[in-house]
Amino acid sequence: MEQIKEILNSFKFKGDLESVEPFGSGHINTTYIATYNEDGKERQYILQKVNTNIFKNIDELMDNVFAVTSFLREKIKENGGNPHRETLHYIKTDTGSKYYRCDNGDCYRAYRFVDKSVSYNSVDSAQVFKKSGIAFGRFQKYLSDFPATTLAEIIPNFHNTIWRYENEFIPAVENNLSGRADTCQAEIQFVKDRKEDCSRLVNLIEKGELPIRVTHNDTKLNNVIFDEDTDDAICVIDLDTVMPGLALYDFGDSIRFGANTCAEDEADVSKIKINLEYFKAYAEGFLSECGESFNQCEIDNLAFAAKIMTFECGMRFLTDYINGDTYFKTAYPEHNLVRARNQFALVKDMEDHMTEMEDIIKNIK
Ligand code: ADP
Ligand code: GN1
Ligand code: MG
Repeated sequence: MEQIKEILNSFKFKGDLESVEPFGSGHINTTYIATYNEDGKERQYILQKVNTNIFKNIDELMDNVFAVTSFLREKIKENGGNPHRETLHYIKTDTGSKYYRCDNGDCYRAYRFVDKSVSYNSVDSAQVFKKSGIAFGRFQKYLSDFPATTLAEIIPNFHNTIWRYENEFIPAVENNLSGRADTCQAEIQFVKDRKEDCSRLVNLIEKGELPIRVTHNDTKLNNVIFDEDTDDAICVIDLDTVMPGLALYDFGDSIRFGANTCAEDEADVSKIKINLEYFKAYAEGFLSECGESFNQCEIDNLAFAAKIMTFECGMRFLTDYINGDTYFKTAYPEHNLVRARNQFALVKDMEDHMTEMEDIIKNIK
């Protein structure tokens, strides 16, 4: 923590530092919350060590994040919202840089903590989940005229499921770096059995049937923050993967995380089901904000997108397990395998309920 305190001194925060603690539950970056006292008034900031093994070009990453947040700030003002609460405010270092680089190469960035805000790792009512759908739908609507060509593609092929299958999953199984492939043969087969699904959205892009939009690409529930008092979803966070993508990715990834009856790493797969009430609530919220601009192909693939995003995430967890846990943060050795099994149980349940999911979507529009 001494080193963290030194790093904090490089940002232009107001007041005296009172405390700094680890914060949040993201799988990628390392997050801290710092509390300052400015003339008796408490001010809080988030400090994040960026995972530069994953985000290799931090300059491009931070340029994206600053560009997106400045753009959103104007949109929020135009629409009568509160720009201080509804988008992130990154803070430059005392030398005017968008992040701080330590002598050992570690990179840190900071933003204002939104007062009286909370994030959730699971959904406990359809209403709250619907509100997160409104926030992500609005996020996409506001970015619909963002100049997409100015955005760096931070992680190419991020949601190109067939690319991940062929270039990450299959090589991981063949190389078996951790020697763990024997322990997950059933899961490997589960993925191989669904290879055809991996190309569906990519093919529709190539045919010109699905439009590329500026999307968030990592729309899990804990990437939106809620007002502590009203439980309204106020601000979309974790903007590292904002890139050109499909609206379907954002929809599908939210369902994957929030409409699972269990946490993403629940080990008892018999408990894992798709919660259709939550699925409907999220779809209503999301589409109420951005659905008007969707074409029929997007609407027709929403239910499938929920399944394929869940499948892709499970495949990524399994790939990481076989590679020896080099990507996602894990709390114990089997964590990635447990997550993969969990996601595959959800995929299976979605397959069993696909007609109902499709009917729910049809009845919304
Ligand atoms: P990661 O890439 O590791 O997921 P995030 O930017 O999502 O990084 O931050 C990690 C976690 O910290 C979030 O999932 C959320 O729980 C919490 N968090 C970050 N910023 C805020 C904030 N302003 N208010 C409340 N929680 C936050
Ligand atoms: C990671 O960063 P975080 O924890 O919000 C991952 C997502 C996965 C998710 C699974 C940059 O999200 O793609 O869907 O874990 N982010 C990145 O929980 O790979
Ligand atoms: Mg996150």
